[in-house]
Amino acid sequence: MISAQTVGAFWNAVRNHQPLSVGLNCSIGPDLMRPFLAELAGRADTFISCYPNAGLPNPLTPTGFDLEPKDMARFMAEFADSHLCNIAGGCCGNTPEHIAAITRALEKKPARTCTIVKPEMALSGSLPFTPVAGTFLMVGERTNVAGSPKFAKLVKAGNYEEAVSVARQQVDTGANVIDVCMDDGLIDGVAAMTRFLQLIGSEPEIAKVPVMVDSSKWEVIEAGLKCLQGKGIVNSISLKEGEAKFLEQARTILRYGAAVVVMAFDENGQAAGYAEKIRICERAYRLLVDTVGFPPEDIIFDPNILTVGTGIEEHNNYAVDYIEATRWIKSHLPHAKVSGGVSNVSFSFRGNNPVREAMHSAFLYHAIKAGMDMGIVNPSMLEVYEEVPKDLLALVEDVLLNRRPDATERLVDFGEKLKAAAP
Ligand code: THG
Repeated sequence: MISAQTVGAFWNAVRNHQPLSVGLNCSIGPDLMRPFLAELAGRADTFISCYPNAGLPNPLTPTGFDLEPKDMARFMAEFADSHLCNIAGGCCGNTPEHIAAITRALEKKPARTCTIVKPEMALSGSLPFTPVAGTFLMVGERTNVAGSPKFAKLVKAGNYEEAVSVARQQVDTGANVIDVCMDDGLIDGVAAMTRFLQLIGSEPEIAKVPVMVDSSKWEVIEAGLKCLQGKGIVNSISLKEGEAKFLEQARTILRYGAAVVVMAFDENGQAAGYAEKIRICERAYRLLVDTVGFPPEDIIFDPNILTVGTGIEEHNNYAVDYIEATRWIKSHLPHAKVSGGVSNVSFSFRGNNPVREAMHSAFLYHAIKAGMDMGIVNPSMLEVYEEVPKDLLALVEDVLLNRRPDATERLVDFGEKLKAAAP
């Protein structure tokens, strides 16, 4: 396609419309079209159409194209025998004689049955992206004006060239998806989201990955959805403003064909404890699946990663509550995924990156074991769990897993020493 989007990426972006058929036409002859047709037929669980040109333009032939009726008939018959299409035709260069020959070749062919696709989240940018089962999906957090002072400064200064390079760096260091957030009192969110997404959409190395549109303002989310060529993710909706609003937003997202992050939030506020988290997620799941008809594989729950180690006793079990809620969601809400903003957990250790990074990798180690599928992270700052120094790890896990009442104090003391000893 002219946008350089691949067939698989395109299909992921339109499959929510459940078209009666999808297909390829024009552009090239059947021989060159075959691999693309085969890819589409293997992915799309619907009827497939194929209307190729009669080969490539060739001014030396009577029709101006390479292929004669018998050639087109031969190629199309092979497509039918290989179960690649249900609906056949010819585009540029095909004459009534070509169509008649195709018809004769296909008359006695059995009908193709549609490919069966199992429910799994299939995102796309210009390339398709299906998270591999058992691997953790990283959403780059740095293209967020609320989470990165550097990015905020660039956007406010109108330095979009540098701002785009932040997105590129996230992809280069391993982000599978990038989170884009323009929520700031001094920024026109709709304009900034639109401009930034258009710019990264024309950078092939960035445009290949799906985008997560992050805003607390619905009009910014919708402005973002309008700019995505592939299948992205909305971050986020919730029951904060009641069921009617939630259902309306979910229906709109389904129409745009995006996946959705649902925060564990309802009319009474943010769910902090385990019981509230799972109650709200189950309620949201039933509304999305039963009332809206939202594909369950496109639902991503975020049961709120809240900050631990704050010195406030009520916060001590927050990481455990998130991890246990994740375990429950993964075993009770079929096909749903679980995500979260990982760097939130360590806000109380701002300014002490060694401690923060150890907290992130230990948190992920336990949350992924409980079923966490994806997370908003800084991919270039993720430490390997096994490589966290053992003394630091023990103190960090005491805090995260709420293993002793003095855990925070001990980690703070150790963190101070670590900082003092740093070069
Ligand atoms: N859930 C969902 N979306 C989210 C969050 C969530 N979006 C925003 C946030 N939480 C996740 N993103 C970030 C981004 C950055 C940081 C934390 C979360 C962060 N930034 C450093 C800081 O503030 O200390 C910046 C340091 C620097 O750049 O100098 O920690 O939970 N669905």
